[in-house]
Amino acid sequence: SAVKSYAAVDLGASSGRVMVGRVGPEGLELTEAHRFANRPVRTPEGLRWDVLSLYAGVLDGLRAAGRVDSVGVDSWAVDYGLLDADGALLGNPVHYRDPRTEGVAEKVWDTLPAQELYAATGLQYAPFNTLYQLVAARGTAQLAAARRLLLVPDLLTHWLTGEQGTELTNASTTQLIDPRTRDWSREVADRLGIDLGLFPPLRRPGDPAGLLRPEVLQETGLTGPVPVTAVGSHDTASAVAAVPASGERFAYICTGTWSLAGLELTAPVLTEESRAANFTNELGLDGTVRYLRNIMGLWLLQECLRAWGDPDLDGLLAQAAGMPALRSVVDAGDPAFLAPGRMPERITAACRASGQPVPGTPAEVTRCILDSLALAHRRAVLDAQRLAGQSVDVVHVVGGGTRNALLCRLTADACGLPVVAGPAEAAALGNVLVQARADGLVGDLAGMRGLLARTQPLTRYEPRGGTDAWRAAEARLADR
Ligand code: LFR
Repeated sequence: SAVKSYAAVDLGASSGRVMVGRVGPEGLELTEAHRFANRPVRTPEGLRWDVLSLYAGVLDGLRAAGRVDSVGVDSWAVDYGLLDADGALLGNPVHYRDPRTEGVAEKVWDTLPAQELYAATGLQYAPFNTLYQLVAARGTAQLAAARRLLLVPDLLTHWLTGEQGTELTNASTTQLIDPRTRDWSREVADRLGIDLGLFPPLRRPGDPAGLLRPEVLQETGLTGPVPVTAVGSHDTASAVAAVPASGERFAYICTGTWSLAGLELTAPVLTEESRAANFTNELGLDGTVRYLRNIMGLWLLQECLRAWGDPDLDGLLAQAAGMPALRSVVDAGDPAFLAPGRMPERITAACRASGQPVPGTPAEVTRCILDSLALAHRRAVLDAQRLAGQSVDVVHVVGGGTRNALLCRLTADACGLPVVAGPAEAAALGNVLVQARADGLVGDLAGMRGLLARTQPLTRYEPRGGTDAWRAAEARLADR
């Protein structure tokens, strides 16, 4: 038959999964082969990714997946592994929430002003951009010994195939890419003394990335040859590719550990206004730009749940749903919430500092978080339209947060627009569809989205009431 199977390796900040997508001319079906925890480890040197355990999870997943026609790998952005002259990994990749980048951006801006950096790269300020991580690592023995830098999905792809490349959508999060030329910004790298020679050549979603090594075939029980295809290796790029939109008048919110909210554009917005609003221009499929803002996302809730000893989430959400809206809100874009630990205390402290009622019970804190996220979604969707001069009439919510009905409902209310929620496994689906496309099974981005809209269960939330209360809450935060 014409049905083919693709394995999507999708690594998130708290879990990894290997999903199998079966794609035919009219069908698309996704099943989970294997899911595993991604537990960062605090070592004496700082917060590190346990990349060996992730690789072991990938191999377990491929074994469980069975016969597949190709494999694609995507993960969170910005982080990387360094290889020495023998090709050996130099230490565990540093976690983007590690504090080593504190205060680094400010020093970089002394050499290369923030305005110039934005005009050249279009990237938001985030302390963890690869550029700042590399400046933070300057002078270390590890960086001195490094001959190669591989972004996390490129590192895993290298271990699977033996080949090296730098996938473009993820490269665009390094802050070393010019979004107009879609190539390295040599000027930025030179001025900051960053050696672009560390990066292997760029490759684009759909490009071949090698074949599974014989040892990998043996260990997973797969029969070769099994090609690996470059996908949108930044998870958010894969997720945006899987937004089941028709037409162009849509905003999207990719929800999970982060909320990434914005628009798909055909050209970057590099204005000073856009920089001040901290919008980023990351690269998407087929020449598109992911014009979006990073919002702390369900990380706020995940960290609270951890602090509370992991109580039953459904019970907590049911209680939160019955509470009055917008009693107190925090700024869910505030980098103050980036580091792990003591999240309930940090949230209540922010409410107190802004003179709002202080949430007490876990259900009250949960409600405060969800109201705050919905409010941040509203601001991002409105700001993106204004800054890009492009308006929308629907908001697509994709990713794990679509399972949180309260969050979707509040987002519709806050935006004053219908929300279409789903698919939850958007990143894996975008990953699968890029592989299917490289195989000639699906057409362009619009074709991929049409297939998703026809095959994936979606839930629609109509906005209730006006947006006055949200506007007022917004003013409350702005006054701080
Ligand atoms: C989401 C994501 C975001 C990126 C953040 C850190 O998983 O990839 O897009 O800003 O993680 O890498």
